[in-house]
Amino acid sequence: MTAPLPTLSPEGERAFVRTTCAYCGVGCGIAATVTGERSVEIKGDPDHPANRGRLCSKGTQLGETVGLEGRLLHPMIGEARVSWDKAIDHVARRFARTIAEHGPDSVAFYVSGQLLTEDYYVANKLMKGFIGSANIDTNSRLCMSSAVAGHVRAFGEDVVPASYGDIDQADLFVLVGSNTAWCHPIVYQRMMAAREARGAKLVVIDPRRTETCEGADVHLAIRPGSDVALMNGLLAHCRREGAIDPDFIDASVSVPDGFWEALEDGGDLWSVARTCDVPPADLKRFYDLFVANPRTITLFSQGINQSLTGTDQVNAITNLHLATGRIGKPGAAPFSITGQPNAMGGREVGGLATTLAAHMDFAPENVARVGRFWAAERMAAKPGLKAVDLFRQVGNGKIKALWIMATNPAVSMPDAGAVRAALAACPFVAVSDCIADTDTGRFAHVRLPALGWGEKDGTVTNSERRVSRQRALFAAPGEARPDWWIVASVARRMGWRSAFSYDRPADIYREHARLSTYQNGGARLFDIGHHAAIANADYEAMEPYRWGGTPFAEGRFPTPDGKARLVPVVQRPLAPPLKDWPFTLNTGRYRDQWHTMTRTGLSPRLARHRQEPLVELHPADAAALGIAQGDLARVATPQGESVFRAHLDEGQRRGEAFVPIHWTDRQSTGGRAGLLPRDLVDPHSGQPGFKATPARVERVAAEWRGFLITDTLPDTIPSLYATRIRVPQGWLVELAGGGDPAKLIARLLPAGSRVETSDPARGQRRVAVLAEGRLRAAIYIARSGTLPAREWLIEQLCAPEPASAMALLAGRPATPRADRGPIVCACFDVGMKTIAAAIADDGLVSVEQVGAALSAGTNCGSCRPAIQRLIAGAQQAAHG
Ligand SMILES: Nc1nc2c(c(=O)[nH]1)N[C@H]1C(S)=C(S)[C@@H](COP(=O)(O)OP(=O)(O)OC[C@H]3O[C@@H](n4cnc5c(=O)[nH]c(N)nc54)[C@H](O)[C@@H]3O)O[C@H]1N2
Ligand SMILES: Nc1nc2c(c(=O)[nH]1)N[C@H]1C(S)=C(S)[C@@H](COP(=O)(O)OP(=O)(O)OC[C@H]3O[C@@H](n4cnc5c(=O)[nH]c(N)nc54)[C@H](O)[C@@H]3O)O[C@H]1N2
Ligand code: SF4
Ligand SMILES: [Mo]
Repeated sequence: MTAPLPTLSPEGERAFVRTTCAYCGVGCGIAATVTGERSVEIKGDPDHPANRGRLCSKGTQLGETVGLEGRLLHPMIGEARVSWDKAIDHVARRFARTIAEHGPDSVAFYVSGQLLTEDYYVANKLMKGFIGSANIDTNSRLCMSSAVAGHVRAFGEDVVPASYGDIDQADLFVLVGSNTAWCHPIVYQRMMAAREARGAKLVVIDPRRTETCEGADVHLAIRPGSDVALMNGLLAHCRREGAIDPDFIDASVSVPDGFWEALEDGGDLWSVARTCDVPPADLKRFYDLFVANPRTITLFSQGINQSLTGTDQVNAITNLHLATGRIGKPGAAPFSITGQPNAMGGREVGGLATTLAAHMDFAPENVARVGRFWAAERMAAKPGLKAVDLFRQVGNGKIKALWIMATNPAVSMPDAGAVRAALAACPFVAVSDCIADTDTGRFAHVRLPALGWGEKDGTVTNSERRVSRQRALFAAPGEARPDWWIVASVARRMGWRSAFSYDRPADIYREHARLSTYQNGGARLFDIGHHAAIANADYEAMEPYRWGGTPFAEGRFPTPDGKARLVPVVQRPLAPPLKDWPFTLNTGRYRDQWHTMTRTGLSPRLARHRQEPLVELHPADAAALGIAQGDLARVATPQGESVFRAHLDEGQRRGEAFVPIHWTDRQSTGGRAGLLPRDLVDPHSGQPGFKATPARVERVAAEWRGFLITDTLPDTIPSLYATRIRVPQGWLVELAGGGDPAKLIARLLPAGSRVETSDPARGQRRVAVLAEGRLRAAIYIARSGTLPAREWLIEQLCAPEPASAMALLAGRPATPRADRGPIVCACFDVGMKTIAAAIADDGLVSVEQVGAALSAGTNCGSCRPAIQRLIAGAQQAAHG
């Protein structure tokens, strides 16, 4: 039942394992050397086709995240530790009783693209085949459901028609709503390599000037939500310029009546430039590049999907590729890049409430086919509730038992405040997670300890449909179990013994492969029948493989007439800003954090890239609000509010604000982006419009500011603003508040002997706590004046000998040293100020030169766009 463990070397301490990264949908292969009970050396797997040995900053630092800190290690009912037997019995009974009293639709599962395919398959089978409801939805609803809906409308099946190999052959990359440099760094590096090798061109379409734009030929900072106008305008332009492929359309694409006529309406360059609010010359450059380069990949992500018109935006892109015949050919495809490590595997098993299994939908013949295959006792016959509706039904009491696996909806759902209220009111909530204390886990009646990355064993599928193995590096900690085992155990306890009698992931994988080919007859592209009888040993040794080949290469599509479809889509009118909510709030990711930070938050190195949640504002907007760089600012929406550190950035459009999604109740009282978005969704996909919420921004006048470094984190930090990150041997907590901080200081500091100083005139207080010859904590509070730099103080937590009391209270070493500034290169710990100084003093003009001088950017490469930006900034400053 548990994963086969790596065999240690004769010395008993090193074992080599090939596995797949825990994070994004790029799906990089990892070559891991296990060096101890919970320690591992991480390298990129040179033989994995997705990354050929490369890893980004997050993958590189995986070794810092494999400790057992914060883990949930035993089943818990309430706060009581219970046996697995009791926990499984409890969950099975509560579900069975709820179903008996209120019917199958009164229960639901909410699952995740971070489950393995085997886990996902079992959960989906239990809900759709045996409980008899399709109320299983997944966080992928928040992630790529608009792409799924768009693919089905255009191609007839949810197939991503691209592969990474296409990147090596394309001449033009159009990145729409994707911060690839931060979110899919290895794909970005591959595009950069194509640029260097062959002069491939890059166009970025994003309202923000992200680091992805550093390598771009054209950046179009379009008005948010104007993507349809942009793409329709381009299609009209292609038609005028003769870039349409009439032969391909004749043979392979059905065009609805009036499609072209509707397109020409307002499709001229000037109108489009006005609608999208971009310089016509830049727009023209993009359009000309597109016409000139048939080998185009249009890569899109959340700026497209997470919109109230996400599905239409996806189809505006597929229309372009279909009409120009840029699909099913080398280097040409629309490419919906997946976010989570197994978002694609979730699509294969049909983990969305609106799909069935193995790429089938709820058409009666499919329901019958899957029901036959599963020998299902009670087959769901219609789609279930999509995530936002699902939580609404939890809130209004229709869903009375909910099981959440591998996702943190109390943070990541839109209007998370309402989701919390729903969870609090739900009669029964079970949560399977690796972590003991999550914002969602706090609402659980039962918490089930799941294996995490490095322990679990199974398969994942990446953005290019490549199936790879995740393998165990370590023994299961405590009583943690694989998700598939937990679900199958509950299913058996509910009475379905033979349907859920799996002994190992390979058993499930074989069944999944058999279903994919069962009465398929070429109707569905997803067919991995060659693995229907794979032997256990072959499953263990499985090499990464891609299914589907080059989809649509013959110009045939999985629709009844074999043709793809152009879908008429029109630009939704863009409403002017609201009087009370004049800002458009955009939310997204940081380079070195993953979602709610349950894993990346453990890594001190990753923490250094962004130490606080920032609200990014255009300097002119900030000035109008009286907000200066580094001030605190409250971001409020009709759903909720939270306080962030203000960061002024000209790369932000006027009237827009950007905040990161990563900070949670566990990390902070501030920076809580999840409370802000509204729960409106795209009508076709049900995906929320996370990228544009009407909002208000205002300055927060904190009476004092400060920070704490500590080896023991206090339970709660009751202050206006408190955000924490991991540092070696402890935490850094940034603070701000009102009133007298004395009580708070007393509460935050651990036991030990204290040295302190105060300066009443500036309202400054500094206290350091020492015990057993080490620094345990230090706090610095000021009503005015400056605070010491954090870096040297953080190091003192690990110092074998504490610095002098005077130095600690001064907050700097006796002999001062240079401030490195925020860390740009996480691999070599190189700060922004160090790089800027080298650029200025040594006249460095390229990322390579900076690398040669400082090593920065020469390992994982994630920071290369940031270095490029510093160089560009210096050059701009030099040339006035
Ligand atoms: N470092 C890191 N990497 C990750 C993740 C992570 O948490 N951290 N998560 C993974 C997951 S699950 C996902 S889904 C992906 C997400 O990857 P991305 O989609 O690349 O990331 P986001 O930051 O959510 O948003 C992308 C961009 O969309 C832009 N945008 C906003 N509105 C619009 C619009 O109207 N039009 C256009 N064209 N663009 C717009 C935003 O400004 C933002 O820069 O990342 C994956 N990779
Ligand atoms: N405002 C705003 N909100 C967003 C987004 C946005 O751009 N803006 N993006 C959305 C998107 S695209 C996504 S994908 C979601 C992500 O949001 P979530 O899925 O809520 O975020 P995670 O932090 O990845 O949550 C995963 C949880 O599963 C646990 N876990 C990890 N591995 C395992 C495992 O193997 N088994 C079990 N049982 N548990 C495990 C982790 O400890 C963690 O608690 O956020 C969405 N929400
Ligand atoms: S790009 Fe980075 S986070 Fe994504 S799979 Fe590769 S190493 Fe992991
Ligand atoms: Mo995602």
